[in-house]
Amino acid sequence: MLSLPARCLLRPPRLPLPAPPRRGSYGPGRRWFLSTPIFYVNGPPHIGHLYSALLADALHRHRGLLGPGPGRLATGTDEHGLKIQQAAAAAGTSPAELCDHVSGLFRDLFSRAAVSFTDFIRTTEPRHRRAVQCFWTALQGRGLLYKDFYEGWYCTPDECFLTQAQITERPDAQGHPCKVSLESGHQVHWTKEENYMFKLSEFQEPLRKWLQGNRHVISPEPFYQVVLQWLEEDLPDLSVSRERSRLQWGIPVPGDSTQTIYVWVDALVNYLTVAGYPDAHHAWWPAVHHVVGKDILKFHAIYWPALLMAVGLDPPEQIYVHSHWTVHGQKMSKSLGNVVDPVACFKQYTVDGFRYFLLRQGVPERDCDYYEEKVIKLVNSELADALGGLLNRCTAPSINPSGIYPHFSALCFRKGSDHMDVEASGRALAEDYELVASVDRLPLQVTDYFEHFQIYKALESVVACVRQTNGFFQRHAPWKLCRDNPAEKCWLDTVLHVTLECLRIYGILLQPVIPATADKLLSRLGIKPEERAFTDLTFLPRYHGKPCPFEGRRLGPDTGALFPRLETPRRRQLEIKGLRP
Ligand code: ME8
Repeated sequence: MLSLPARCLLRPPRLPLPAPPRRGSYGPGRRWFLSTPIFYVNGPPHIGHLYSALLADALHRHRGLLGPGPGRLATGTDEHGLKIQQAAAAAGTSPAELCDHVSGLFRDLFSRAAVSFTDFIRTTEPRHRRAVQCFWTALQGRGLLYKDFYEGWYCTPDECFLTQAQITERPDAQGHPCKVSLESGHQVHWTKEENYMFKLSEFQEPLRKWLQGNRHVISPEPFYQVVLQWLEEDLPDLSVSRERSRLQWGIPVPGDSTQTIYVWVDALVNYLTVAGYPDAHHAWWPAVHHVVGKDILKFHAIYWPALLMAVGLDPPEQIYVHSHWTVHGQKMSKSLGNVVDPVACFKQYTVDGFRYFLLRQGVPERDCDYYEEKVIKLVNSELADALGGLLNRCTAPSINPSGIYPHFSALCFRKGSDHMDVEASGRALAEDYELVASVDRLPLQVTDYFEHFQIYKALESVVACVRQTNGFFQRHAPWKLCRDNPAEKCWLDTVLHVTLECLRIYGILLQPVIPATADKLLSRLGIKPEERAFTDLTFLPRYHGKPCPFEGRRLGPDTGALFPRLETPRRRQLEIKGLRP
């Protein structure tokens, strides 16, 4: 599973051995195709949408650092359906205008957030219409569609059909009883119309087999169990079209102008469209890894694989599922007025500050809560103080007046299997050897966490090392060492060299999460753009008796604090009142 290039494997890791390779693992030279959900355009983007995109972006960037691809990251907007038709009518605009406007907001947000997408798909594009109609024709050609009268509950905000067991009754805003979806709480309506049905029930057994044969295909694991459980229940056939008289804003069923293709079939096929379906998808399919929120797990882990099997294609290689962001402990909703605008967050915390917060605090297995103080505290303590402070301290002209990457002395920091002996002759202490061991194994650890969709744990381990490095620096107090004494200077340079080496490793590893800050850090260290891949993660080569290309090299220019401390809301309030200078 850990497919780091050989140059990275300086020493055998002291961690427990990683799990064996599995389908869907990645490494140098392997093709990968990541996707986010495509987002509805009935409202502007919020931090939940951004989170999905950042998870996919961080995975994409991480894989890019492991080896030069080929890789893709697709995102986009889901523009058809009753929900959009109704939202446009309510806004007094046309669906097309609404789509253009809101799709633009998503695209701008992701560009501003440095999401490195390689394709941005809109389901209103001709290439997609062609793919969906082709897909439909393939389903029909295999005899898996039939026409029937569908009668049941439909939830327009969720664009899905629900069984009696999936609904409940709650009072609406006026206190009148109203039927709602048990899962989302959105109102449902009874519908009765003639639709095309997809023989989903025929895929219950193939789906079970697929999941049982691919235990890691859905991660984190608890979501895999949820899907298996769903497959223990009845799997009725799925209505896959709506009467055109009710839904005009969608792709017509080929050869039947009275029907519109169900928006979820339309939306799911986007993944094939971006892969080049129906002509050129084979190069990328099924190397697809979907990142999705838990709310759309059933669509991706049951309907989508079944639809793919139905047309003779393989199910996706990997489905990464994440939970939701709440705000001050509450679900985000327009009616509560607590929807958090990501662009405002960028202004307040900077792009990298907010990227870091979401990816460091977001735990895919469980819902996570956003509030302002939490972001400020985390970002100040980990980016501004621990990482930025460390860089500032070891590059300060008072401590490193020559402004170069100093030399490492193997006499001061001796290598040995038993470092208790070493202590006697060198100047390094037991804790210093622990630091070297921790940073040595960090790249493997980080890659393993990324591969297991635990980016928050990868960041946790980087931060632990940053703290250890601060401890190292503090312990040896290089500012107290005298440059004019050759023995002291040797040790002073070594302390600086080790600290800079640690920072170089952290800078490379943090690129997928905080690209601009990592660039600033690496540039300050004088590390060239072509020296920032995972093949450059050889930590402290001089300690291992190898040449270090950075030794003696001029550091990059000082462009100011790595990460400026964020103001706390209290401080800002005092400032506004003129109580603080
Ligand atoms: O469902 N926290 O689109 P959508 C974290 N168009 N992530 C959240 C979130 C929250 N509070 N709220 C939403 C659709 N998301 C369909 C998808 S894909 C073929 C079609 C994220 O605009 C999360 O990824 O409702 C969720 O699955 C997605 O946005 C739903 O976005």
